[in-house]
Amino acid sequence: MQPCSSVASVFLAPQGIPPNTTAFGLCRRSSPKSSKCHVIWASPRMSLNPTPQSSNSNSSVLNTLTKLLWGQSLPPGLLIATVRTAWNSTWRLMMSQLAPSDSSGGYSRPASKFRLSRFTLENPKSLHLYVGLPCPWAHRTLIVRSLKGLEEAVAVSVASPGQDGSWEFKYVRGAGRDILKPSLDKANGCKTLKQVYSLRRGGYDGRSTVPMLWDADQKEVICNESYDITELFNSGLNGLARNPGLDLSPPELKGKIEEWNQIIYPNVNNGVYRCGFAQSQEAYESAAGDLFDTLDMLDDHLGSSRYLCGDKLTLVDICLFTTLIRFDLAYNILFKCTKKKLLEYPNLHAYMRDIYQIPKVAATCNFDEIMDGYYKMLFPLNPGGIRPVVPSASQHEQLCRDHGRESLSSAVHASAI
Ligand SMILES: N[C@@H](CCC(=O)N[C@@H](CS)C(=O)NCC(=O)O)C(=O)O
Repeated sequence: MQPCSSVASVFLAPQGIPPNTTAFGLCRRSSPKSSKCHVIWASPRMSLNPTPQSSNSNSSVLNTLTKLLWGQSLPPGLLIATVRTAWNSTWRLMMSQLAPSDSSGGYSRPASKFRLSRFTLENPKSLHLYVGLPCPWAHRTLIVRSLKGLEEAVAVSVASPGQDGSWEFKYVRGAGRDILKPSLDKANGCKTLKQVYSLRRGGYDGRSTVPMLWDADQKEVICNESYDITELFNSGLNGLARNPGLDLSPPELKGKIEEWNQIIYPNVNNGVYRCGFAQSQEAYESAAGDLFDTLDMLDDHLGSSRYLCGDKLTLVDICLFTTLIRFDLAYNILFKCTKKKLLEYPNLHAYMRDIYQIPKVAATCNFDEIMDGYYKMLFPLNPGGIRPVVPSASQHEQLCRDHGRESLSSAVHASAI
């Protein structure tokens, strides 16, 4: 076989190939019996000598390997069938360990291991909060901490997603608007959250999740259940809070808050995860049905009520907000919550903007961290790690535009918080 003498032989583009497309016929020495030319069609914007990128290096290793073994590229059919089988089994293995499911393939979230009820808080001044900015559950605790004015009383360490999907601490230089950013571990100087959990007496080898509330005196995990932490911040630390008068769970609304939580937690907060981590078509469709039926109902309700329980912002609004703010950025795309974008729900979108604009809330929303967290950390759902382009309506400038919801509040409670 004669290899082509020139690297690029220019051909006329056949039908179906866009005009101005150049064909580079690259004949390579392939199997002894084959003298086929591989034709690459390139648009004028495609560089002949693209800068080598690390993400391409894996595929060039694979290409070299298959050529060494077979003398040529694998036939596409065989390549696809092989990779499909291997990838599918790997995906199932990863999902079964990372996102446990029931017998019908529906995601079942593991229960939090450390609940507040089992713990006696001896020195509230020794509390330290561990969070990660992509996480909606951790985000709840950050918002309540800010609204209650607990920033000085409860210091925070902000973990970031590591390559292996677990939380680690690294310093990220501040840039742009004044928002929370990843940090080092300020309480224990650990490199990973797993190391912090293992400092507790008796050690720990379970899931190292955020949020996690740590007692620095006793070197103990106090709680890793977000709702418990928000309740503690709301009413258990008023002696240390700069805004002790704010009650996000007042006695007269507790019943309503609980009712809303019973709807919002399974269908929306955890509902988006049930869509994204479903391992069967039926489980996915059931989760997506529950999610969008609930969003339709909420959009209706919020057309005549400023917040879920009326004129006052409560804990359940904060729980709903942290899912909504991630909806068009992550869940709509990555978790296949695709029936509608949040943008298509006028009342829910305005409600989200209303909460976003409450002083100190925007500073807890780091969109870059959210995007990186979901698209890079949840490897089984997005192996390429590519971050999609998202609508401007889910970005800071647009979230600051008028929400017009003050008129839904009755005069007595004109101020929500
Ligand atoms: N029930 C927990 C859920 C917390 C949770 O799932 N956190 C995730 C991040 S969004 C996590 O830290 N995952 C790490 C892991 O599972 O190893 C809560 O509400 O606090």
